[in-house]
Amino acid sequence: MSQVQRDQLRVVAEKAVLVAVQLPRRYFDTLDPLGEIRALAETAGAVVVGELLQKRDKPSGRTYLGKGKAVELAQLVAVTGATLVIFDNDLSPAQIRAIEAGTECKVIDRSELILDIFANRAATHAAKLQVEIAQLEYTYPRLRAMWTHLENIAGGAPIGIGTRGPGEKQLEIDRRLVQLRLRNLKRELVRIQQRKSREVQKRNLDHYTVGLVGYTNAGKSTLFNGLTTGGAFVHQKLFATLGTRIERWDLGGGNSAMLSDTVGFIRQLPHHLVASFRSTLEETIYADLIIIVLDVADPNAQMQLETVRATLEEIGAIDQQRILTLNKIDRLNDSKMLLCWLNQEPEAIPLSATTGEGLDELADAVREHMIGGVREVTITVSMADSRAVDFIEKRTEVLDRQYGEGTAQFTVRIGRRQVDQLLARSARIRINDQEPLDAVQTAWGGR
Ligand SMILES: Nc1nc2c(ncn2[C@@H]2O[C@H](COP(=O)(O)OP(=O)(O)OP(=O)(O)O)[C@@H](O)[C@H]2O)c(=O)[nH]1
Ligand SMILES: [Mg+2]
Repeated sequence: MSQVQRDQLRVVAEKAVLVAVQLPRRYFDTLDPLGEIRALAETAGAVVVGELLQKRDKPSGRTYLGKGKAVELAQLVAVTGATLVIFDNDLSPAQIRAIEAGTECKVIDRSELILDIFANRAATHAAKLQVEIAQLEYTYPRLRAMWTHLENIAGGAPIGIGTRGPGEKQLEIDRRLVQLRLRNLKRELVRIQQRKSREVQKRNLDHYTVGLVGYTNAGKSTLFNGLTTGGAFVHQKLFATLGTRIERWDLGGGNSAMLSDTVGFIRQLPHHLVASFRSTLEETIYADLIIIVLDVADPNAQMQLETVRATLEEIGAIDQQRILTLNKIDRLNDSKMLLCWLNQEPEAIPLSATTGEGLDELADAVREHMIGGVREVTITVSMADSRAVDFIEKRTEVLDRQYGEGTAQFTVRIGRRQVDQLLARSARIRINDQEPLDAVQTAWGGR
């Protein structure tokens, strides 16, 4: 029997056979059920040499596939000379073991594939730490199965991993090394996260922050580059972006926001990965406003939107205002599609990040959210209060100025949020000849 090694789960340049089992309540693209796993496999660098699909009511316990299909898979692996089988479904260690034994080929599941992509893409120290933690946590319970498995098939013979003697003792040593490494990585990550949290909090105090989110490949980085001075990496592959990038976005009318671009979401994102990417997503969780970027030219747009909304819930980004953008409208050849989307999501803003269509509308909508409802009020300030005077002159629309004894009274058009910003600079102003908070209550209602 050929040797199967699960010590090395890198996917680059492997000849891969893709397998998906369609279960009744699981999402599948009806036109191209293997489309997403194929894109993921290619992103990871694999060369797809065969594909296999099965519809089942439930997975068959031992090999996930039915018996007949398992045989078919083994034949497909032999005929194509594949070196790797990639399952779109998540498999238990025992199932991986059974399928590897049947096919004599290395098998990885969807989560392991995604982890491999993340491992290759991670560029920052924090991202690398997060990926390694997720890999150790996901792979670690599988390692044990792998060793037992190898011991079984190799009969303890000195081949491959067997040469290191995967006996109980070795197993115990490895287990302890993994635990130790995990503890150290986590400690380091906590340190990075604390520093990051302080940065995020400070930025939120100083600026209005906007987070771009969306399914992987939706066009977030392209939009980010179109709205700011750019610099984000754009690629047609999945998970081009893994860290978070922040730039100033000039919204016009003297207003600007800090815009962040971050990692894309995907359905069934491995649980450990979501947990360890929390700090990367922190920019989004605490943004004042979230822009969801949806690729409406993708046939799976509906599922992608649902995934994004569910992931936002999962990471706790629930309180902020949101804007939905319908991206890539330049790729729609049927205008009915767009009408259909607008019917379903009347508030959404159609745009094309590549042609720039719709970007001004988006900036207007963000500005509207940012400054809150605009009202005409009078503001009285001491002339000595240069911070307040400066803010009013530069950031609001001044309609009239009256000067008294050491005071100035401005008639301005100002947004609700701008009032907060003004109050943060100076507590000694009066609005409409009232205490500011009372005036806000009267003019805007609410708090
Ligand atoms: N035709 C068209 N293509 C677009 C548009 N926006 C983005 N793209 C393309 O879509 C692909 C993905 O774009 P990215 O900006 O990297 O997508 P992303 O959402 O940042 O992806 P990840 O970082 O991988 O999550 C690239 O090939 C872009 O050129 C658009 O409005 N129209
Ligand atoms: Mg990106």
